[in-house]
Amino acid sequence: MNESRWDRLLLNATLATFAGDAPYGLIEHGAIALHRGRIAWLGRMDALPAAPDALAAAVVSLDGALLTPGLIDCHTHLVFGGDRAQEFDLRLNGASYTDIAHAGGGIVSTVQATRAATEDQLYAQSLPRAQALHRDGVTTLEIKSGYGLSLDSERRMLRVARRLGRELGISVRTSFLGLHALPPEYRDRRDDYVALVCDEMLPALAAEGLVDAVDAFCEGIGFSPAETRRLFERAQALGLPVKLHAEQLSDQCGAALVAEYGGLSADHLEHLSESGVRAMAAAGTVAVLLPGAFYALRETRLPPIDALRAQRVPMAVASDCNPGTSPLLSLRLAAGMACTLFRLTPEEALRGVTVHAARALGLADRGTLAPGQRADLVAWNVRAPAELCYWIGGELVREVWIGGESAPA
Ligand code: DI6
Ligand code: FE
Repeated sequence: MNESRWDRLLLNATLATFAGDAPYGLIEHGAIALHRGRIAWLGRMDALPAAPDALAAAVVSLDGALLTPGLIDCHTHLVFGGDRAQEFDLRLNGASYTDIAHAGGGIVSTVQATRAATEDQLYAQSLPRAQALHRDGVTTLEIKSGYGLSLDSERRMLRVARRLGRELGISVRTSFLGLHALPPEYRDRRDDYVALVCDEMLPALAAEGLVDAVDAFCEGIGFSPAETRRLFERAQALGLPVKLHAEQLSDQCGAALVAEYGGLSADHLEHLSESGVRAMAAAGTVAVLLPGAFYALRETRLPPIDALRAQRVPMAVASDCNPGTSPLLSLRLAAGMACTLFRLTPEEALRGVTVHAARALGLADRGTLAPGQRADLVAWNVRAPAELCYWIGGELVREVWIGGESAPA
């Protein structure tokens, strides 16, 4: 084979590149060349430099299908034991959150189920959730710890996250979320737990290569800005980027805090203030919107979308897949919810699950269709990009490529 030829050339596609400022970065009647796992060329077919067969070892026609970057889910808690379906049932039969918490429900029940599971059991329970997201077009996945809340259990969660990436052939980025909830055995010793997380857990797990970023739940029912700051100081000393569950239920000034540390993202943001928006804009911190939790909790207060737009804060959208507040197994549905519930345009929502999601993970090598980007692509059985937000449910994926190779969904 002539070495100068590309590995693969895809023809007759509508390319939603999300590069540049044109809506969706759309290229009609497009072609895209993949070579050694990267995008080598893209443009209109009538701009190809030679006949397709002379250019590539393999030439495939996509019959006019839409082609996008692989979707990036930048906020999930998908590794966990058990589930909370019974709580869902209790709530809809009139039980309050307090009743459920007093009955041992809530995050604590997931912590118990996660601690009780072996690594293989945790993997087996989490695999279907990762497969569901992948089948719906996700090629890069962020997975948090935070249901172990002890060194061994947090390690087990992060090892399972890495294993899911290896077994599914998708990119997995891990976030350490030791400050997610106070474990029962530290109920009256929260300073000791914060010290355990900052001074023992994080350094040990980082040294084992299990941590790509550090997150915390900064909330009245979670951890304080001071406790969060202590964690961020340790993360900074270890050279790890930070992100934060911020302003979900109240204004703790968490967004300003993570922006102060040059953080990758502030996530949830229903209670984000104007000053928080300005701090994020100045720091380049991405706003990660989580409409699944807003929907499941029947929230009424919207994140300040207009202020984020006005300050040109990049908005990402993620599933927040977790057993309690967002048991959501479709990033595409999260994008649709971001339109219907948060009033994002389809173009904003789709940038939110591609280029802005990549930025929320600190990844510059993916999220757009452009020469040099990873060849992570999805061909969809739709014609127009807005359809990806418009159709509720359904299986719209025609084919997925990861690193330039066609991947079994
Ligand atoms: N915010 C949330 O909505 C989830 N965690 C967090 O920090 C809740 C997780 C759970 O209920 O299991
Ligand atoms: Fe979350």
